[in-house]
Amino acid sequence: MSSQHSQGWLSSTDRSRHGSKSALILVDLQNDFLPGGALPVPQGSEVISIANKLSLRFKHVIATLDWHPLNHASFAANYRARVPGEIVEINGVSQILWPTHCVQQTTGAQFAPGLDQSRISCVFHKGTDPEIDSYSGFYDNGHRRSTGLGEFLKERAIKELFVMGLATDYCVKFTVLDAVTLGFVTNVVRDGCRAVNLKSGDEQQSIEEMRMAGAAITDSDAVNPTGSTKSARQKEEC
Ligand code: VGL
Ligand code: ZN
Repeated sequence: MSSQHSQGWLSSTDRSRHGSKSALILVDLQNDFLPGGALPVPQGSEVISIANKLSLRFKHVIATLDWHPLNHASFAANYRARVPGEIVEINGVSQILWPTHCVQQTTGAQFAPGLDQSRISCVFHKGTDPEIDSYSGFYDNGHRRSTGLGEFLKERAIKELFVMGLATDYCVKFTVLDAVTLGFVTNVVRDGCRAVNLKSGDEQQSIEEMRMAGAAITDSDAVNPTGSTKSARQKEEC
């Protein structure tokens, strides 16, 4: 039995205990990415109601938070004579410089006020290392350190992910690409995402990249997670 477990087999009790095998991943639904924030994503607040609607359909709702120290290497303000949008290289990794945003413990880093947090069972912080950025919810941009999200999902035998949030062309895209690489059946909830669009067309290009990598592009109305029965909708703590 224990050898079966190590090969990924699950007993029926494991199955009923874990319930649904899919999870909703809410990417960076934080004040600084909404209009009025430090790094506003156009129309970013429109996705909050979609997050609230979808959260009711999943047993496993997981959120990521961009969570930077003030001395973070992605902030233009931490360089002499650099402005947001410029590209630098830090320890061999290319980095776009951003306005100071999502600083740990600040209002800008908090969840959007309209977001129903009651359904979120676990929060994964990223971008905490001052030396390297982390667009993906799974790994930093150098793929050096895991946030723990992949391990969390695999421990619960979650096989399918529905990803939405901000921003399509950065944190959603890299989260989705890592999810596919890690072997998750990965769906992008397109109407639940908005893009920064530093260059016009970035949004469409990101969608194509995710599709080419093997992610399915879907809309919130079509999201019906496997095992989303009434009992499966009980919230699970982290
Ligand atoms: C993000 C730029 C910098 C994002 C985070 O959440 O997409 N973008 N930090
Ligand atoms: Zn950031």
